[in-house]
Amino acid sequence: MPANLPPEYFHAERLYKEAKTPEEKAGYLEELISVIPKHKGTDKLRADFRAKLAKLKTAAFAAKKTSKHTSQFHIEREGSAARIIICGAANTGKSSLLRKLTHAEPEVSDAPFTTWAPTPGTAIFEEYHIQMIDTPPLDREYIEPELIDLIKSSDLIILMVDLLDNPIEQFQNSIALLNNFRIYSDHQPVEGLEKTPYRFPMLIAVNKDDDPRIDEDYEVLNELLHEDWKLVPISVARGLNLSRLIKESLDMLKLIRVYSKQPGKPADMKMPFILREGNTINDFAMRVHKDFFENLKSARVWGKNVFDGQPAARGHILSDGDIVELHM
Ligand SMILES: Nc1nc2c(ncn2[C@@H]2O[C@H](COP(=O)(O)OP(=O)(O)OP(=O)(O)O)[C@@H](O)[C@H]2O)c(=O)[nH]1
Ligand SMILES: [Mg+2]
Repeated sequence: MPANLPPEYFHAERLYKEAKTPEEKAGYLEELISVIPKHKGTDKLRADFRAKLAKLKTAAFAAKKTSKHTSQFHIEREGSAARIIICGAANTGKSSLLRKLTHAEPEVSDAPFTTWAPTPGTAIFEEYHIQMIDTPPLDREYIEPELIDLIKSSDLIILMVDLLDNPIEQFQNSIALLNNFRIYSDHQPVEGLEKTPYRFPMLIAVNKDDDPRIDEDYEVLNELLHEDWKLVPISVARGLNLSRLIKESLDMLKLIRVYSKQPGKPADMKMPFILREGNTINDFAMRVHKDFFENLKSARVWGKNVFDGQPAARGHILSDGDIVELHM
């Protein structure tokens, strides 16, 4: 127990211990955390309490909900073209990035271990609606299986590294942790695994590259890693290089635009459906409506790799700019 805890701490601690329901307990625990002075000596205590708080909130949340999906880690895709998971060690700026790129407002603080549940947001880049999810820190001691499942559900991983806090070590620890759960980047060599790894496009966002003085540190990191990894230096605080991060993410996601056409009518060229390279008529039908997916009889495609109105089977792979007519 760190020294120098204020009297309010002990008062809040008593109320917390006496509270009965998870909701009450969570309320008092939040108060308790807020009166702990913030310094290195209390980092561990605050992190432990925040872990407890997350569990209590999950319990309180589950008690309220009647649906079968009670976990905060269960997040719907909400019709977005792709899902990007922002992950990384504590305090690297994950929540700050989500706040900057979407309307979501996860808590940001200078103390590590602020986030204990994921928060989704939608980032709109040109015609692409991308779901971005802020996550709790990647940390050996606190990692939850549900976080790993969430990361596995992504189309792209943005791994954040804090340039001001041993970036190389931090990068290595985060990668080792992900690898432990068989999560690998697309290009990473894999050795000695008995089961198939889960592969993802992965971008390393090196945050807090605020000014040219620190930029030299980035160059060192880049020199070491650039042959095997895709790095983007950013400063969320100063809004630097965020459009490059987005551009590189979109390139890696390999998105394509596919337009729908009703029989006998011109195609709707204003509202493309956003799919990914390699997606098929089946994926398109599913995106339009599951009735089409279930009852599809035939389809026709117009585009650069087909002749006009070419009949296409469910497994036909679509290209960027294709126009598709579905028949039930
Ligand atoms: N100097 C600097 N500080 C930043 C930058 N981005 C975020 N921060 C600060 O870094 C601290 C941590 O930011 P968060 O967004 O809470 O970090 P996090 O990764 O979500 O942290 P956890 O939820 O604890 O894992 C806050 O004090 C932010 O203001 C940046 O580009 N430069
Ligand atoms: Mg956070």
